Amino acid sequence: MSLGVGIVGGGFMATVHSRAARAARARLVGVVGSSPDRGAAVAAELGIERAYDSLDALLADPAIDVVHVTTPNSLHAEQTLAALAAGKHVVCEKPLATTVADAERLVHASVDRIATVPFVYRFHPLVREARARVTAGETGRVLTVQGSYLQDWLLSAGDDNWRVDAAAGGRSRTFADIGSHLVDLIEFVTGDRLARVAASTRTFLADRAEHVRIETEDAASVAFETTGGAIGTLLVSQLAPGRKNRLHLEIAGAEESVVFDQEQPETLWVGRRSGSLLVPRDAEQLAADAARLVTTPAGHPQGYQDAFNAFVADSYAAIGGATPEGLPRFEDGLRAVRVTEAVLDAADRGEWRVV
Ligand code: SOE
Repeated sequence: MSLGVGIVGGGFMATVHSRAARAARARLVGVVGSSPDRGAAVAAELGIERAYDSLDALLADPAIDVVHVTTPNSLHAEQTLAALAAGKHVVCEKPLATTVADAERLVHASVDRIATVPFVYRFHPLVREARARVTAGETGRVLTVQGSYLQDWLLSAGDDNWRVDAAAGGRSRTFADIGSHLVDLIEFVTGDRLARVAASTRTFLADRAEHVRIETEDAASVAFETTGGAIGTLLVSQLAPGRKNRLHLEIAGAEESVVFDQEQPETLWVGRRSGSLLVPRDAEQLAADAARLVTTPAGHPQGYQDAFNAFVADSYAAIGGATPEGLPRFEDGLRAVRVTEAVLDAADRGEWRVV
């Protein structure tokens, strides 16, 4: 029997989650929006069976097995705790919570449920290939890591979104929103952990359309050291003209470098002193864990929504009792919140912070 899905929220991410749930053959039972009218409009637009007037009404429906929380960050903790208390499994958007204490609460409350966080870049086949190369020793010991995640959708003072407002999005904006993906990928691919960070943050546009005195960061740069002895840098910005959603990760091992670029996700650059090559997203050329995520033959590009679909499919498989490799769970969400807090504290105090 297919899983019953309830979606909380009605923005861009609700659309992405609903597509992934449908691709996984779940039943889209209901949605709750920011108002009853908005909920009804979202249900009609996304082909969801019904809208509820409140979260309580959605949670009271026994047809719903799993709740997807896609609301502004400051609502995640309360809504997710309510869903868990109602006995539901939960997929909660990142950042899992706006404080470490809340994220810890969610981890504790979810012990006997499947509770996952969409660090979906883990589900690009070539990210898995990079990870398999590190794990198999092909890269050699990881020496340096260089990551950047650049966007331009908040470039102008007229660009507005709840994320710029700390009351809705939390103390961190850009790092929590997209830097968290980078941190997750670095730790996922290398198997190493960030040990300490030093950082600078900037709010270049302090006044935006609906909001005054923006305090959340437009950009952050981070230097880090890992427990395994590697060093690295990160740059994240939502004010990078021409960059739409460019997550770029370069890992240099003692033998081999690997580069994944989410805007060019059909190839993995593999560099050796003797020469470099582009590994194509071709199941026959990839490690088994990467090949299992290939959904279209090479030459038929596979992208963001596919990665999202694979993440949701694996979350649902876990609800069914499977143990899929690399499923990002609430513990991983908590980890990202911890690193985000350390980055902001490091920037505020001008000192290294242990993660
Ligand atoms: C907006 O910055 C956003 O939609 C993020 O919230 C997602 O996590 C990222 O995958 C794409 O960009």
